Amino acid sequence: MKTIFSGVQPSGNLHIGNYIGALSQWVKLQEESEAIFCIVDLHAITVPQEPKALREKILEIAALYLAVGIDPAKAHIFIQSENSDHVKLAWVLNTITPFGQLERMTQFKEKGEKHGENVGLFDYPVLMAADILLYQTDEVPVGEDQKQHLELARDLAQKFNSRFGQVFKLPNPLISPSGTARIMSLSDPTKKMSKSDNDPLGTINLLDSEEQIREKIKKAVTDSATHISKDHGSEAISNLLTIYAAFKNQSLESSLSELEGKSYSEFKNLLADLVVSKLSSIQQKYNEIRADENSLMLVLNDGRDFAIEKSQETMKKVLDAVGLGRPIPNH
Ligand code: ATP
Ligand code: LTN
Repeated sequence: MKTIFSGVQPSGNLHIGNYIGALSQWVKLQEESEAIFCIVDLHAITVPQEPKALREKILEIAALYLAVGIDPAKAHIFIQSENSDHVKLAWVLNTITPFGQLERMTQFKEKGEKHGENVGLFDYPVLMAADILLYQTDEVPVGEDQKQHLELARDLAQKFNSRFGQVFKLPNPLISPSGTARIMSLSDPTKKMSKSDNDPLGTINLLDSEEQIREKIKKAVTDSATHISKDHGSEAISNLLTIYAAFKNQSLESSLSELEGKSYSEFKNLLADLVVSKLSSIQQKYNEIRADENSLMLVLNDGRDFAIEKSQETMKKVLDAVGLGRPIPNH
């Protein structure tokens, strides 16, 4: 069975871009793989976070994983900072990471400009490589924005293996189907929909109220045409159509055939109904999960125990290969 690993930062509100580009793929993948899903809180602090809000967000994300359909009987869910192997391996990988490769990371440049630089932000991709390599991961389901980070994880695995002997499996990115891998902001379709967007109208959050969802869709940027046509040229309309198709669980082509000829306002109403209906069922499950915090803690305990046990196997090999610490008895 393949191992898949992925994570989301508890750095803001989960939105429909995260859902379409990442979480909905995870739900499918848990059926056929050993699935490990992490809440990457150590990554989140690479930009300033308010401590109380961060703690709350960690539980919110864990509950949302379950609410969208991650099943703890099939997948493992844990909090990154509860397994210290991530930090240990990141340190070792730091020592084989070329400075220049981190300087070229677009996320570092973007986030550095926005929030101010720090060494953690610079080192973010190495910690991410450690997350992935610790679990001998085969595939990493992520949106397109993470491709560059995945390349680094592969490069570091290869470099480590050739210098110290075979320890790591080379992970492959699993980018969601084209279009869905990059949902754009509703208010500026040239920008990716993002948790850290300052414009609240650009992003539909999974926990938004019906009123908020309808307002955001109503105000979403379109183009100078008035009706849906097959040659939907603008980025704005194809983004809305992609969201429609994803929530309807059908191809873009089928959605286009269904919607051709409808006015933009008719289309927006249909889209709003669809998004409201899907998100209200996720929200209902979310509220049930939050009302039973003990069960959520048990899921996170199991996930942590599993993660520690599994990562220890890799970590032993790493320490041995590099020559750190004392010889491990019976090893
Ligand atoms: P931030 O703004 O804090 O960077 P984000 O919205 O980009 O947050 P992440 O936590 O970085 O969200 O991403 C979680 C997962 O969702 C990743 O796999 C990422 O590739 C995917 N993802 C994020 N934004 C989008 C988007 N607009 N479209 C499709 N997938 C996305
Ligand atoms: N960098 C990712 C979050 C992340 C991740 C990971 C994703 C951290 N570690 C390991 C996949 C595998 C992001 O910002 N979306």
